[in-house]
Amino acid sequence: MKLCYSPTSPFVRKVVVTAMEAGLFDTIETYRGDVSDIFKGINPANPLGKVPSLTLDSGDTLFDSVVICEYLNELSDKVDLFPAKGIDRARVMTLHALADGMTDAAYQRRMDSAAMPEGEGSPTWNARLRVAMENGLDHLEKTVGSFKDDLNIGTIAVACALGYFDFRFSHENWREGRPQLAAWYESFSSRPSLQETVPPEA
Ligand SMILES: N[C@@H](CCC(=O)N[C@@H](CS)C(=O)NCC(=O)O)C(=O)O
Repeated sequence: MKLCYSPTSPFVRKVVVTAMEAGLFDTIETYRGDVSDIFKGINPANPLGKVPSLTLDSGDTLFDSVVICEYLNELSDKVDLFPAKGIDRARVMTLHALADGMTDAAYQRRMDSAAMPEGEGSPTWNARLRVAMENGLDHLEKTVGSFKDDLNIGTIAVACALGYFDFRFSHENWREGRPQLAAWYESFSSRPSLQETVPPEA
């Protein structure tokens, strides 16, 4: 299996954490996306131009990140990160959707402010995306008690979102006023899979 990655992508991090928790990381070859042309995107194996993608020995290429994570989970005899059905699955997938949405808002803000040519960013849309991040954080602060002891794709995605906030938006100090979430993150992020995947410039 071949994973196209970027070392700073929070979506790639979620896949790598999943692969490590699943005991499968050693079976995956990695190669970096190509950042030379913004119009092509960074991953020719994915028509959307995004990382991550996972190319299987069969020739199939899987994306996006949650599809790859679910596939790895199915291959694993070590963990079960995706409840099979019913309200248990719906709860975990909703937590995942929240965390991925917050991560995407942060990533879009980062691109808007750091990767666009001077003067092309949109302060109004950037502020809208910040509201999504802040509301997501407030929701997690209120609900962290319901997932604090769980290891699943939802909690992995939340940890990767918070790690990305620390990496790119540490000046916005997401921990302020959110002691429960901060305490959960402190404990959850001590897992070796998260320790070994901290973004390089953090
Ligand atoms: N929903 C996608 C999001 C992936 C994504 O946004 N990847 C970013 C890096 S964090 C990317 O490849 N951006 C390059 C581009 O869009 O050109 C997933 O979960 O895989």
